[in-house]
Amino acid sequence: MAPPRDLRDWIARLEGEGELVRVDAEVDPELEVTEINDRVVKSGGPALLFENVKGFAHSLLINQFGTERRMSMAFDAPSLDAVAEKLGDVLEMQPPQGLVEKVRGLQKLKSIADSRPKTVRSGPCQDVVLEGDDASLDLLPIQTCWPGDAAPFITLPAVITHDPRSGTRNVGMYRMQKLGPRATAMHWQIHKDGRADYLATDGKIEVAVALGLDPVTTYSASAPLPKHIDELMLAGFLRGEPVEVVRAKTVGIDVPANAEIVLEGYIAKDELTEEGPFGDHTGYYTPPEPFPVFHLTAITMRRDAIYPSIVVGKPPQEDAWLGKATERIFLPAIRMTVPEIVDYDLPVAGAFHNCCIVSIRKAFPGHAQKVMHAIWGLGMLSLTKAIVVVDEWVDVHDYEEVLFRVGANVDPQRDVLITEGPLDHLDHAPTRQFYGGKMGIDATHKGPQEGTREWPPEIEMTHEVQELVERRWSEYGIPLDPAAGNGRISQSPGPLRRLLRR
Ligand SMILES: Cc1cc2nc3c(=O)[nH]c(=O)nc-3n(C[C@H](O)[C@H](O)[C@H](O)COP(=O)(O)O)c2cc1C
Ligand SMILES: [Mn+2]
Repeated sequence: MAPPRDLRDWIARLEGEGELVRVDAEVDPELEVTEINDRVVKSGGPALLFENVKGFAHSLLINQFGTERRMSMAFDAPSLDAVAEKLGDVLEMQPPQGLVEKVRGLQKLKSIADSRPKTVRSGPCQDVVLEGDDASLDLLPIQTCWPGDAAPFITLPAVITHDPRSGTRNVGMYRMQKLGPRATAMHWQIHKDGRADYLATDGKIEVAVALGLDPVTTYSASAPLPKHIDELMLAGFLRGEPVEVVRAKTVGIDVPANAEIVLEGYIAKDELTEEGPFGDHTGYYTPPEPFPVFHLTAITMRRDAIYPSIVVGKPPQEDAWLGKATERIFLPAIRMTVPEIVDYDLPVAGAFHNCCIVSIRKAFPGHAQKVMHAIWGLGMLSLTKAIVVVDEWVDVHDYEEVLFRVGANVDPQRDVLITEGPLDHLDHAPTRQFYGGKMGIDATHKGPQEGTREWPPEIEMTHEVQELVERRWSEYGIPLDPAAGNGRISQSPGPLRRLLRR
């Protein structure tokens, strides 16, 4: 098998695996869907297809990505690390030696060639074409997610623009606040590629928004690729099959032919509106701020189109797994520039930009600081507020072990680097927006070259004794209850804890 062809194939697969529940009770897209979904997400429950949304003819799909299993199923892969390996294989291609390697090399090259989107003449996304007054956002079951939200928000869009200078396509996931039947705000933040395309135009920029895609293409819209790389290429590569695109009806943009819904329109350069408040993935409401206005010129749809949604809020939420997919898939690319990185973890509770734990193969004094600066210079990771560096043998995904290393190996005066730089658009903590303090914590072992005393050896039992006790265990007659005694300190992992720790 390959990753799902389109949203309906995806829904069928989820259903076949017991990973989706159809809800035919009537539900209100204003707040009620959020509360239902919140309970389901937090207990690791299924994707939900609401088929009876109050006041709307279209079904609403939510929680399609809400567990590690579903996120991996989206790529038709056994794990997110397996997806990363596929990318790593191509990035680290060496000149092939011998026939077998040459054939394998050709297959890898083919996977790159396949990643180019393929233009087709027609697509199901244009089964229904609504223009003029017929094109109305009132048709769609757009959710009002949280009580303090300014309006309903489209939360899972793939927003397509082109760079007016180079023509390069960009696909980004930027929420859209409904302003009326034919207008929304466009919340592309200052570090984002769609925003850069918009700033480069001299009058207005055409925009197409695809809703309800195959899950790999939806994921790709959220992937932090360098500006000059088309996200549809990544989607094609990860799908092992090109994304088919068809020309939109009222704008000069190609859109994924398999989309459930496409919104076509434009954004005028100097028209801004107050966007927000919106209950954001930081766990707080982002206050109103000026953002551009998207004007709708057409809606095209499949028949009985399914509207996709997601709710962000206090972590963990469904987007945790889109973030974890990026964490895993981008590791090989990060290693291309910083090869001493062994692994990294962006804790869900840190909303991805607040904290990065990284393990390194330390080779010289100040190596941890070198890696901190490298991360602060890498794509969207540059916005990271706090970095913890540990040695290669530390499991970065085990937060208790990381805390142990920070406690045991850090002299705060010597090992905490306080600096400053760009911060996430949504970070409300810094005194001014976009810029402020950053912290790097060096929790690696230090040596005399770094001016410390001799580092003491770690405690470890000998293999011989471990094996002896393993062999003789039943002889001792000691029952072990992992939930008892000292074991209780780490407690049995509840669903929330599991989500936070992966
Ligand atoms: C559910 C979800 C919602 C998001 N909403 C926004 C948003 O409103 N504005 C924004 O700038 N980024 C948002 N992001 C992050 C961007 O999609 C991400 O940074 C992506 O890389 C942007 O594409 P670009 O690099 O081509 O600009 C969201 C991500 C997810 C998963
Ligand atoms: Mn981009």
